[in-house]
Amino acid sequence: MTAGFTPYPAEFAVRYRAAGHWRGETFGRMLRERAAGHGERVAIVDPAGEGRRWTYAELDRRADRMAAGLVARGIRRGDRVVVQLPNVAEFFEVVFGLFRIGALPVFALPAHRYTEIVHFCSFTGAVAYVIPDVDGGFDYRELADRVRAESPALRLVLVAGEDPGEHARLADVPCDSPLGGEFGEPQPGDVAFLQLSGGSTGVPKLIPRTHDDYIYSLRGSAELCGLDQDSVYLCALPAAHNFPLSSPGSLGTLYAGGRVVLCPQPGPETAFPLIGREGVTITGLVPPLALLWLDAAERGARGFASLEVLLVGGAKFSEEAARRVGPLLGCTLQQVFGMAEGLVNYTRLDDPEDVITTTQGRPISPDDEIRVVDDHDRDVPDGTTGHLLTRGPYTIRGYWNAPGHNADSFTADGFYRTGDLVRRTSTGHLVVEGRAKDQINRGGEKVAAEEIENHLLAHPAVHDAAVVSMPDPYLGERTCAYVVLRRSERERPPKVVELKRFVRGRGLADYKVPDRVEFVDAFPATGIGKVSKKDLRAAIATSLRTATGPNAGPNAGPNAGPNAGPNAGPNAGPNAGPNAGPNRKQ
Ligand code: OOB
Repeated sequence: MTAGFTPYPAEFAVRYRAAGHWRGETFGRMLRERAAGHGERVAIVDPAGEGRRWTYAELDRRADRMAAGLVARGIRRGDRVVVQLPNVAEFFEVVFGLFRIGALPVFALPAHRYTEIVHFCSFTGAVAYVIPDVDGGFDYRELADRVRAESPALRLVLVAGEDPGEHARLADVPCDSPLGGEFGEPQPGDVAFLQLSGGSTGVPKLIPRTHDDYIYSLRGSAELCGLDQDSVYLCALPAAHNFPLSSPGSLGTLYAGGRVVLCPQPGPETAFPLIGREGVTITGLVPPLALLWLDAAERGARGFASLEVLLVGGAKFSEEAARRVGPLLGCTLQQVFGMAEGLVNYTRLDDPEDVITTTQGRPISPDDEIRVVDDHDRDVPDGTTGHLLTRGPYTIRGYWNAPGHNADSFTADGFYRTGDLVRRTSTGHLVVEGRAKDQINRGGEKVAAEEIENHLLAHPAVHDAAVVSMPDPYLGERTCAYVVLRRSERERPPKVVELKRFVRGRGLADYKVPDRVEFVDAFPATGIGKVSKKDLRAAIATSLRTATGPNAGPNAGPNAGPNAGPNAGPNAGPNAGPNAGPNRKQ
C-alpha cells in the first residue's frame, strides 16, 4: 500500500471482491493476457509522421523493454513519474512500462504549464518527467529546464522526439535486460497512478486509483458501451484525461481487445478522415467539440459513416444538441457524466430517445451508492435537486496526501461530495442541474476559481478578486474575473489585457486565463458577509444579455462584449463595503 492513499475499508473490499467487481487484475497482466490471446491484432494506431501500428504483442514487448530501461535508470516501484504527452503511441509504451514496475504515472495534460507541473512534481516528489520535444508550437524541453530547477527530487527528464535538448531521449531508454525479481509484481489493490482533480481549491488535488478499482470501471464501461475485439476507439481528447482513458476510452478498448486510434487534433477536419480511414466505431467528445462535429456534418462534411457510438460528457450537453446527434452523425449518443474521483454514469445504448437526450445517465455499477441530499445532508426525494454524494467500488475514499481536504470532501462514512447538483429521475437516471463547488466548467475543462483568484491577487494593483462563470453558447461557460483594485491604483487602472498577460505569465494552462475581467469597487455580499458569487454570476449574465442580445452567436466568445472599464460591475460606486478586504486564499 502506498503512503498518502486512503484504502477502502476491509468490509467494502471484501464485498467488492465477492461481487466480482474486483477480480484481482492488474494493468501489467491485462496487457500480457491480451498479447497472449491475440498478439497479432493491432492495439494502437498513431497516424503522426509515417504512421505507426503496434500490435498487442508489440505493445507488450515495448512495455517490457521500457520497464527494464526505466529500472536501469533508477526508477523504482512506488516512484512517481509525471507524464505529459500528447496523443502519441509513446504514451502507452511509457504508461504500461510504469505499470509493469509499479511506478505511478501522474497524468498531466498537454495544456499544463510551469505552475501546474512544478506543483505536481514537488507535491508527489516525482523522480522523472516525460514530455514531447515540441507540440502545438510549445517547447516542453524549455518548460522542463525550469521545472527541474525547482524540483529537487526530479532526476530524469525523458523527451519523446528527436532532439532532447539538455535531457534524455525516451527512445534511448528501452532495453532488453530482464527485470530483476526484486521488484515483485504490483498487486491489484495497489495504487496504479495519480489522476488530477478538476479541483475547486487553490491547487489541483491528486487522485490515487488502484488497478482493481480502475479496471472495474473500464471493464464496466466497455460492456455497457458495447465494446468488443472489433471496436475501434478514436482517442480525440487528451489521452491522459479520465474520460478518454477509461470511459470506456483507450484502456477500456484495450481491455476489450479492440483498437485505439490516436487523433492528434479533435476537430472534424482531422477526425473525420481518420474515422473513415480506420473504420472508427466509437469515440468520446466534450460538448463544444460535439457541436463542431455536428455543424461540420450539417455543412456536408463526410467520413464518419463507420461511427456507431458517440459519447459526450465532461460538461452538460444541451438537449437540443443531443437531439441532433442521431440525424446528423447517424450514430447512437451516449451521455457520460463522470469524474476522475470515480463515479461514471452513462445513458444506455437501448435507453429511450428521451432518456438519452435529457439525462446524463445512470451509474456503471449496481454497487455505486448514490445519495442526493439537501444542505444538511438529508436525503431529498427523486425529482428534487440536491447535492450528489457517492460511494462505490471505483470511487476514491480520499485524495492523495490531503487530510485537510479529505475531511471536507468526504462524509464520515466515506461518501465523496461531488460538488454537483443533480436530480434523480424515477428511472434512476441523473440530470445535472448545476454545481455547488467553486469551479467553472469551460466546455469540459475545469477551472478552480480559487486558483485563479490567487494568481490575480499576486498582481500589485489587485486588492481582491472573485472568479465566476458566465454563460457562453459554445463552451457552456467561460470565466469572468471580478477585480477590486487597490485604492492607489484606481486612478490609473491596469488594462484588462495586462492583467490577463500577468496571469498567463505566471505559467499556467491557457484555458485558465480569465476570458473577461470586470473592475468593481466592491463585491456584493451574502447575508453573512461573504462574497456573493451568485450575484456576480447574475450580474455578468445580465450584462452579456444586454451587450450581445439573445441571439449572440458562438463567437460572442471571450471578451467579445465591451469590457467596460472600472466600475462597470455590480456595486459599482464609491462605497467599498465590508467585502473590499483582501481575500487571499490558501
Ligand atoms: C470528467 O471528469 P473531471 O474529473 O474532469 O470532471 C468531473 C466533473 C463532474 O463532477 C461534473 O461537475 C462535470 O465534471 N461533468 C459534467 C458531465 N460530466 C462531467 N457535468 C454535466 N454533465 C456531464 N455529462 O469530466 C469525466 C470523467 C469521466 C467521464 C466523463 C467525464
